[in-house]
Amino acid sequence: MSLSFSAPSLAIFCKVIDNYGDIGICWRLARQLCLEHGVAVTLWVDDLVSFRRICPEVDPAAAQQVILGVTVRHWQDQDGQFDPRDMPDVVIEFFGCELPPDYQQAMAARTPRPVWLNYEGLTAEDWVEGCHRLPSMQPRLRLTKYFYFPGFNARTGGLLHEAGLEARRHAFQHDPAAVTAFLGRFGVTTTAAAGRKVSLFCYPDAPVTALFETWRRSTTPTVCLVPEGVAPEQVAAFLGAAPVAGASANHGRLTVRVLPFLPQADYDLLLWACDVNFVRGEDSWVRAQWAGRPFVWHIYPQDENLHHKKLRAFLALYARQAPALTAYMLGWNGAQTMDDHDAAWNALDSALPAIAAQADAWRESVLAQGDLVTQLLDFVRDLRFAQENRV
Ligand code: TRH
Repeated sequence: MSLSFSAPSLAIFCKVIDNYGDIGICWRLARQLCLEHGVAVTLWVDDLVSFRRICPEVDPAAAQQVILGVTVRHWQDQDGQFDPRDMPDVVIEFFGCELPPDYQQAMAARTPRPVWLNYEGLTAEDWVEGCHRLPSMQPRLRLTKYFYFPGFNARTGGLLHEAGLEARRHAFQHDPAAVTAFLGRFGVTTTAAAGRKVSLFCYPDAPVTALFETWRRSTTPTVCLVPEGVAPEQVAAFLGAAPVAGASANHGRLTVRVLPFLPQADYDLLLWACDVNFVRGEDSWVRAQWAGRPFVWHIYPQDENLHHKKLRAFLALYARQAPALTAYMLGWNGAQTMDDHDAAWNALDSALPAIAAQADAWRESVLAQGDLVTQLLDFVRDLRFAQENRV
């Protein structure tokens, strides 16, 4: 369904706090709104260098550029003069980043006023159900901002999932030549890839060295593919060399190979090509769920171990039938001791076929409510209707 009100236009404001998740999610959201719903999207982003790592088409020196139909503007500071006539129908601020004060004034001066959403982080915790769609009055501006929470059930805003994703994934995973060609781009030959293929994306404090040691001694050969910049110290120690793209080493049953940091679309192919994926943060975690392969999630760390609560909330939903997965993920995240890494991994290894078998059911249950963008536009439409009819 597309927006029914006239001249739909929408701005997303993205402040890159850390890493690639902020821009990774905003870029996905922008593209889907534009390509599937015909929305005229302007993406304001403060860090074009980080953006370029996931999207090589980005020119980090350009104040304004159009990529795949999305207008990308470099958000340089909080200054700037804005005209109410240039304000879009909808404004999304990502993770509560503060919009430039004059932009807020211009929104307040526009008729009708833009719908203003604050797009929040993904968590499986129950409390989001009470906060999703909640209004937050901005009395000074006489504007209302609404919270939009992604989530796993119909009382939340859903997850980003573009049209055709499932068909593309299915076609790729059932086409051995396509998988071989993709891996071949990185020097992973069919022979080298014999054995289990695993992708590794995690924060630096993950017990990567223990994992490598387990795989080195395992009876199953493993090829571990690591995008450049991930766990650099542990990877360098295994390689005995700088962990630059193309570097690789084999010890025992384990081969570790460093890949270039991939464009976002290729990262999906990597997840689809591997038998097991180690992912982190938010966006790669969601993409791993769509990949239909078992995954281990390294959650973004928060003060006072708040992230352990979030991790447990997800595991209670996702891994109820897989105690070995729960135990391994708690250990991987330091939420529980994992003194015997071999035993924890071997238990998970035995459970992998059963975990893989429930991937489709999980995806279907989450998507039963519809994808995030469709739901977000429905919410915008409801708010516009209420605004126009003063409900
Ligand atoms: O980079 P991250 O650690 O981002 C994090 C999280 O989003 C976290 O919730 C947020 O609060 C914090 O940033 C500030 O992990 P994440 O979310 O998986 O985002 C990584 C993005 O990078 C994702 O869009 C996939 C993409 N990516 C590539 O495009 N190529 C690659 O080679 C890799 C490894 C990732």
